[in-house]
Amino acid sequence: MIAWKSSPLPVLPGTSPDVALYDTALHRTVPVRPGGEASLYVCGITPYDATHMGHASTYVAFDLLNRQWRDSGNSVRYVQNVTDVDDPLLERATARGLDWRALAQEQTQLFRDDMEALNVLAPDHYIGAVESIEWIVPVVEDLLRRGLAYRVPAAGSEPAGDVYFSVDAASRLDPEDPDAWRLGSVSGLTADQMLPLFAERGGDPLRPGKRNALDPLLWRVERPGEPFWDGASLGSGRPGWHIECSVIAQRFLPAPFTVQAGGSDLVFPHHEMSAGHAYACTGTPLARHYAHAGMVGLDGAKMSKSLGNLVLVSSLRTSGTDPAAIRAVLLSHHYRTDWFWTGEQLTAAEQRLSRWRCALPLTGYAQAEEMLAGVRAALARDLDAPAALAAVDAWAASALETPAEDRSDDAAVLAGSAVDSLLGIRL
Ligand code: 5CA
Ligand code: ZN
Repeated sequence: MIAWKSSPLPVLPGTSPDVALYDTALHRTVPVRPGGEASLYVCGITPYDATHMGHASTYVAFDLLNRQWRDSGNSVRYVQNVTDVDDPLLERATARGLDWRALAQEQTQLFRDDMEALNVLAPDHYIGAVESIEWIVPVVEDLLRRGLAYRVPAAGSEPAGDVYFSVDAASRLDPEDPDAWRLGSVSGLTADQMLPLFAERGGDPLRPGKRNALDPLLWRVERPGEPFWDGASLGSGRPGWHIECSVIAQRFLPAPFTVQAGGSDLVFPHHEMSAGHAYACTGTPLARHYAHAGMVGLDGAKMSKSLGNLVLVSSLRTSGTDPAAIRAVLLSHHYRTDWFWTGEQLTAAEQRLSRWRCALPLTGYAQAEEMLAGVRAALARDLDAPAALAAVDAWAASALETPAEDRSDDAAVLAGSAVDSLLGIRL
């Protein structure tokens, strides 16, 4: 698939220090050392409804990581998927009387436009679930051959042949390997904690014939009225969700790649199982680090397409809101915290941006350099965007209060470039 267009990154003098990032699997903040070549996979949208502030917040969070890595001298290889066939998309298309492909295309395009407006750097590879099916089939066949997956017999209205991943067989693969995947390696959850989340987030713990209630679906054989593809020895059908991201990441990124990211709703089962699939396929961990963004809510509940309590990026854009102000709201929360969207935050962000814009022609070079160093230091500490915004606020307050005698175009360009390159906000 084509992604969207990235604006060029202004060049800055000097470099950022290496970033320290909170690693979900390790339960602590660790130095991330990409060694010059960083690689990132951020789980993409399921395109059945428009981009809401929760999605935007997650993509802007990891856009900061992308920018930080580049500023600290790394090249970055960035991959994102689009879950362009899945149950919720098919259900929504049926409810709206639309072809599921048309719905997916329409919403994916809206997402691209939103990401471009929010100045999120585009992935190098933007890959749909549908286009990855031909790569997934041989992987599932191989897992079956090696006893790491199994077919479930017919039960009730369910036909025979759905293929499930055996979490127990995969957890026993190499007891000697300290990097081996075991159920819980990524999420740190116990089976009792996993069960309700599994049921809530697309799993089917009660499906008869499964060896472990937590085994996730790898291949769903054809059902009447559902789209299907040639699955060679698997029979026609469509892939499960976790294998999609696992195979796409393995195909386009090194193994292990640097950071697997997404919202915290993906820690379990999605990232747990994607990591399990990859380890079962290759004996190598999928990623070195796992990073997760907090959930954005509205009126007391998580913002979600299924609940319908949404603030859409596209609606705000249509009503004339400056996308940079939306981005400034998102950055005013640390990426790991859960928070609620309110209109007042947007007003505050608009005022903040206008102060910054007024300060630009009044800054001296040394003040701009100090602000750049403050933003860099804040981002290197687990992408502390609120502290980075505070550094820009302090710079603006000082320039507005005492305009520099040596103010110059060079100083204004440096300050503007720092905010643009590191925070993705154009002044
Ligand atoms: N297609 C899958 C990932 S492979 C998916 O979760 N799609 S999604 O459209 O539901 O979510 C897209 C991204 O936004 C995911 O990274 C998800 O974790 C994140 N996300 C969803 N809702 C929120 C929210 N309320 N707050 C923050 N991030 C969210
Ligand atoms: Zn994913």
